[in-house]
Amino acid sequence: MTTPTTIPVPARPYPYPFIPGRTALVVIDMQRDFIEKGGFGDALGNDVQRLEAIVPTIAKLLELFRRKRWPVIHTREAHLPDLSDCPPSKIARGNAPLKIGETGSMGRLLVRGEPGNQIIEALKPVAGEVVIDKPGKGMFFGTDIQSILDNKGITHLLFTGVTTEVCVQTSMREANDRGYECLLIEDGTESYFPAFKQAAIEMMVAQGGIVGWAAPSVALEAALAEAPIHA
Ligand code: TIU
Repeated sequence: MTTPTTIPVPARPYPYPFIPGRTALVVIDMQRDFIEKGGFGDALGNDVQRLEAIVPTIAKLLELFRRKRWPVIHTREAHLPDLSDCPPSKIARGNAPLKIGETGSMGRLLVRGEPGNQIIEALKPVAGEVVIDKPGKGMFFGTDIQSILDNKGITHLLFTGVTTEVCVQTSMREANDRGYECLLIEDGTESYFPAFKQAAIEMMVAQGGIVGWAAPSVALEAALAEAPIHA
């Protein structure tokens, strides 16, 4: 067996070992439900517009991975229309004017197939990319992602998407516990709460990278641009 090429990406707390072809770009929940007015994030009382800032960064990374034909995984937080995969506690939580399954200006909140549940136009998946509907905050709970990653030989995951301290952090922690080497792209993730974004990043890279690594997208691009990549 040949040793795979490993490209060191400057990152915190130390360089991240990027392996071409074994590394997937993960885009967590870049859905209208979280990013546009009238969706689930808006119903929870959040300023949804602040999430738009990361769209160009994710678009740029998607373009890079598509050009290289490296794997891309999109997730959506989405429930079945009968809500049979949604715990009553999740529906009941909070005092939002609209709850999961109720109808807003983009259809039923967090329900599969509804207009608001789709990934935003600018980051729309293309043929061949994996799209996972997940009932929880993490991408492994209640999904087939583990076998999909195993079948594709993916061992390394680059995380982007929203929100940093909710679905991104939960997914990265789930992946870390399952043995994946995880890098969070700092300008490719956003929160409704800037302080929570920063705190989430710090707690993941602390203690020698207890959950994984973090780096800005330029560090990844520069490292890949200099490296001889044949994948
Ligand atoms: N995708 C995701 O992060 N789901 C959330 O509910 N996030 C919030 O920050 N509310």
